Amino acid sequence: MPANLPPHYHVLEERLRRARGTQEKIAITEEMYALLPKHKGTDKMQADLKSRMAKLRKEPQGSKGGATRFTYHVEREGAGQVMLVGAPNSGKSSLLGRLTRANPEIADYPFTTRKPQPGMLDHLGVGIQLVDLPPLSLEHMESFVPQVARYGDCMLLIVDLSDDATLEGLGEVLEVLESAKIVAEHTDRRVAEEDRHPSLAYLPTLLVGTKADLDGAQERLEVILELYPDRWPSLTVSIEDPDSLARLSAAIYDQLRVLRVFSKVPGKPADMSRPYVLPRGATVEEFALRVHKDFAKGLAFARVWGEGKFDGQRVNREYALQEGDVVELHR
Ligand SMILES: Nc1nc2c(ncn2[C@@H]2O[C@H](COP(=O)(O)OP(=O)(O)OP(=O)(O)O)[C@@H](O)[C@H]2O)c(=O)[nH]1
Ligand SMILES: [Mg+2]
Repeated sequence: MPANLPPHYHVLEERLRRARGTQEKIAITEEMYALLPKHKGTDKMQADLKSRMAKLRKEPQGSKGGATRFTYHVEREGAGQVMLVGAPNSGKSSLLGRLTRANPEIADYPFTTRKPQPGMLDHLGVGIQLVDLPPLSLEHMESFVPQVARYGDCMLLIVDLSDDATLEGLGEVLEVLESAKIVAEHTDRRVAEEDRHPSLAYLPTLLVGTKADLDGAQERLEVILELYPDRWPSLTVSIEDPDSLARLSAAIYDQLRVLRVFSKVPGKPADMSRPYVLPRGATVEEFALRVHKDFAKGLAFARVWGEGKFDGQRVNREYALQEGDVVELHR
């Protein structure tokens, strides 16, 4: 019997592969178990997940499960972990400082940032973790930096558009990524699951040209795009231009391939203050599972408000939700 796994199950599998904190692993495994359809065809998978959970719960509290190999580990928080990767002085910390409440050290000389620093970006009520990293370069780079980067969900490849050495810097960054077995893939053209090499980390990447307010920025971007045609989606930003930062924030959200869904209790207005964040393509059933593990079992139907449907349209559990939908679950 085919297992018929919901799409989010595979997202969780991927996260579990990358997770290193024991608590994080337990949480992901529990979620996988809740999502797993319970029938004969998944008996073995159910047993396997249960024994994995039991094993994890026996691990000593605070164990990082192998993290000792790395100097730093940034526990994932929010809807996704986005790594800020780039050459020295390219403007990574400045972006973290503008997009989140973090207060990183920023200076007009290279190698200012010495260790990873996370911050939370709020995009339409969705918390997205940005991680500012020390620079990547062929010289003077601590080996832990790419090791931290490879565990992210996505990557921003930061290039300084005010600097004539930016092409050289980008070349070095790509070399470091390659030797760290990190594939900076196009956000819209991800390598299919079955074609991935197990030892490589595939990070959807967005090219971010910084310091767009300075002379020659556009020309330098054109040179980069000519050299790497359509390799990644790109955009330019300046910390002086709030509109460009808002565009970046939206592009980061888009990169995560998630959607926001709001919950509504029958007879009450929807709770628009707290979106549920689900993978794109998620169904009403997956939403119900997220609201409460038991809710999905007794689900009879749902009513949905949103674009392209009648207000309160009645839908079944297989209905694929869309960004911004309001959902009322009925048992
Ligand atoms: N004009 C202008 N300057 C910027 C912009 N973004 C960053 N800078 C300047 O660029 C310099 C380097 O910025 P950082 O944010 O420290 O760069 P970084 O990539 O974190 O540097 P490292 O930690 O050394 O790798 C600082 O002097 C910033 O003020 C921008 O959009 N416009
Ligand atoms: Mg920095």
